[in-house]
Amino acid sequence: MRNRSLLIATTLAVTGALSLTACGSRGGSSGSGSSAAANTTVTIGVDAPLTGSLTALGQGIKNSVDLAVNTANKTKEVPGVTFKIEPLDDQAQPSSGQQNAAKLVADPSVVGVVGPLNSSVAQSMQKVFDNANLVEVSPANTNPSLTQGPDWAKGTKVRPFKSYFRTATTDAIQGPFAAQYAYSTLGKKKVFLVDDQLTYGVGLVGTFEGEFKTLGGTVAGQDHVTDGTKDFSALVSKIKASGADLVYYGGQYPEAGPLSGQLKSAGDNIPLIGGDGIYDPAYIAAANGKANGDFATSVGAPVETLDSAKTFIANYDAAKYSSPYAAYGGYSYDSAWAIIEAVKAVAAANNGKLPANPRQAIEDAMSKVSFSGVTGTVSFDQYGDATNKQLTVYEVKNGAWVAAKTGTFTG
Ligand code: ABU
Repeated sequence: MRNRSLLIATTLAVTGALSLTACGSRGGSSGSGSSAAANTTVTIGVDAPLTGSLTALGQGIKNSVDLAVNTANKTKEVPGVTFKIEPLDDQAQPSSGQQNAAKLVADPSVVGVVGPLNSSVAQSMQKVFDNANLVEVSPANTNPSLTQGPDWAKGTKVRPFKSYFRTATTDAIQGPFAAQYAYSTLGKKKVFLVDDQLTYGVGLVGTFEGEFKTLGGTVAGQDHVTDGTKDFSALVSKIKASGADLVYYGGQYPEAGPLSGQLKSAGDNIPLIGGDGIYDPAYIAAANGKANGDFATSVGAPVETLDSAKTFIANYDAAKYSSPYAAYGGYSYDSAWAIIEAVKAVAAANNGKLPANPRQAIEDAMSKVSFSGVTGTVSFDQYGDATNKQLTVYEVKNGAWVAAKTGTFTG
């Protein structure tokens, strides 16, 4: 019943958006009619967990999109077009994400959306956006099925939604990249696998396991945790008894941090490795002083090492946002900029003026977008996936994440 209500709400929202556009009442116009110089204000939506346990990542996404929009306005990136953002909080919940998607679709000034953080949330939003031809660019979703369909691992790749794009690479390579590092660089041979039963965590553990076994590693045990769990004593006992020399964790830092801390406090001093979902200082804090020697992979190269990111970092610092840009800041800026580039292309192809309802044209333009962004060259392949496939392994040393290796999975 809940899903049916949402579907009806979405249908009404789409109809409403098209009607408003047809009436020419797109918000924010301050110009004097049809000349190319007339100013139109358009909105880039942001969906992320702005409250709750993943706030550190969500706020970094929101702030980085804000910075991109402010920069585009300052430099008059698209003449005659002013950008603003509409940030919405999904609290990492698929139902909230779906409601946010319906809200953004219903606002005819929204020309694109950056987000969400969580792959499980994206699954609930994709169809809502796709029905309205409204582009969504995630800086953080890494589950492969979002772009390549449910049978991607069997070699049957089918793009489910042509409105969905992402600047982060996928777990099809993130898991194997971690497995190669664990097996070949760290010399780990017996892994205990743990996931949080969510789309991202389950998928990531699966891709790690496949490559780890191919290399010759074995699985000493496997278990699952529930989002929000604080006491891992039963799981810690299982891991200790398994004789594993490594824990691979698929999920996010609010659970991974305490698991690592409790494991080491129980005397099992083996490293925990996770994906981008644990790459945040909040992981180290949650491990209660026990995270040294743990590892995380994350998407891209460390932005602090990139010449292409110097201006972003300087401007982010100068803007004095109340939270850091975090793991996805560079990709969030680039996601927003991809939408801005698509808007620019659509306006340029229409005598310098955005058409009345530009969403379909923006969706079409997205697949041709290519520019030098914060994280390197930003463009998308035939699935809407980032062409940048870089990944980095980070290790916790002296209570801080330190880059250990940047590269990609080559098979
Ligand atoms: N990529 C890690 C966190 C977000 C997700 O669920 O994909």
